[in-house]
Amino acid sequence: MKTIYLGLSGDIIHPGIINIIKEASKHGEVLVGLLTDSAIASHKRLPYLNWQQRLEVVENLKGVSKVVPQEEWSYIPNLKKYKPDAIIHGDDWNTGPLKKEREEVIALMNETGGKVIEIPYTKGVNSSALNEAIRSLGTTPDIRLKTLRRLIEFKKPVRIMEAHSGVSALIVENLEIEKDDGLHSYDGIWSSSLTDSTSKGKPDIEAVDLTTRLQDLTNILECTTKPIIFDGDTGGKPEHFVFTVRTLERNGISAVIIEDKIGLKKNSLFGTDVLQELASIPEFCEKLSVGKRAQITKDFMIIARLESLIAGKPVSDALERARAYVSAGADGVMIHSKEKSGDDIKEFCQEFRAEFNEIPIILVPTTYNQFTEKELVGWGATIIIYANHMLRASYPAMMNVAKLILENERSLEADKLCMPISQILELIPGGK
Ligand code: SPV
Ligand code: MG
Repeated sequence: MKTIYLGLSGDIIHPGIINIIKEASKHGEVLVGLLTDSAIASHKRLPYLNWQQRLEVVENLKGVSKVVPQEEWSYIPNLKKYKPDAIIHGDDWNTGPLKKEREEVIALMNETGGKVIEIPYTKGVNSSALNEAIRSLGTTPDIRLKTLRRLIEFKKPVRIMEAHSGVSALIVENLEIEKDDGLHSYDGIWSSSLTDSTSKGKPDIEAVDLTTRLQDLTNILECTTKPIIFDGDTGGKPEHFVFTVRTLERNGISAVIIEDKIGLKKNSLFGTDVLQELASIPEFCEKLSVGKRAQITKDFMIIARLESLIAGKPVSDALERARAYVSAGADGVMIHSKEKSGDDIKEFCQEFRAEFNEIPIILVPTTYNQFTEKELVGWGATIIIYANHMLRASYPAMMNVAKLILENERSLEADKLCMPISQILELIPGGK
């Protein structure tokens, strides 16, 4: 009996999949290479079901003889390992992003004397379209909350973008670009104290209370499905932090980041004239542990933000604090700096990674933005947050249009800087 290899994600089983299994089984025993969560996450959105759950479904499909993990997006490593007599694929890979993969597979199968079976792609139904449909139905707080931990496990880096309104969050939710190594998109949303307060015309001094922060966050929650990391400022008093944790969890927020500053909170990227005071280590550890004890789900994350470098202290101070905060229960550490060279952040990351292999490191490369995501991952970063770019982009755009209208005493000249009315009416589905 011949072996026919079929690579599958198997997250959503639709008639196209049943058809290709049927076709494959006409040629021999069907060996399914079931893509692992990290193989899928490297190229597109995390699957809804994890690998074990997908395995249970796929191995029970009629016509499937055996299921093995496919650890890479590429078929090549598994084709070399299992040496099937043939591989089967829909003819959708003749063009588009899978074309290169097809050429490599054909070359390898030619070398090994195997066959490549191509069948007409089942039109009208595919996982991307179904994914889209499911996404439009929304999510539940529970699923959204858990997604961050899954992303951390399977994807490096987890790429987070700031949003401060429904419309900015929709960009973060929906934007996808095609690159050589697959689809690139944002994995989640940063609810920033800076951009939230700025969008309300207020300074970033912890002046916007949690209830008000949550009002805007609700708009974001209502139109998105991606996980959200909440900027919790200092977390307030431990007694208050308990409520914050529970409220965030109830709303399906995945993580809160609190910083170890005390006194009137100022934005960390402010000039160097005022150096902020830091909390004592035991004091901040206490807040972290109180928060960890208060949480109800096991998946919610409390991340300790180290402000040592912002407060003019050396990397060794940040490391000492990081060790203590991890012992107190922090699920990750965020290290912040306004140093342009990135040397201090790199040193911290490397030293911390040497001691803690698994604890997530969160970076916010606003000032040291010359480094690519890959480079930051090389230092040990787990999550990268673009903390304020949507708001910083929108303000000059609005200012330019407002100026043009003032100058010309009409809006004709400003029109080229604005999206057409027809487009804005169609921007939000269901508006027509
Ligand atoms: C925020 O986005 O509000 C932050 C990150 O706290 S930073 O502004 O860089 O301090
Ligand atoms: Mg902030």
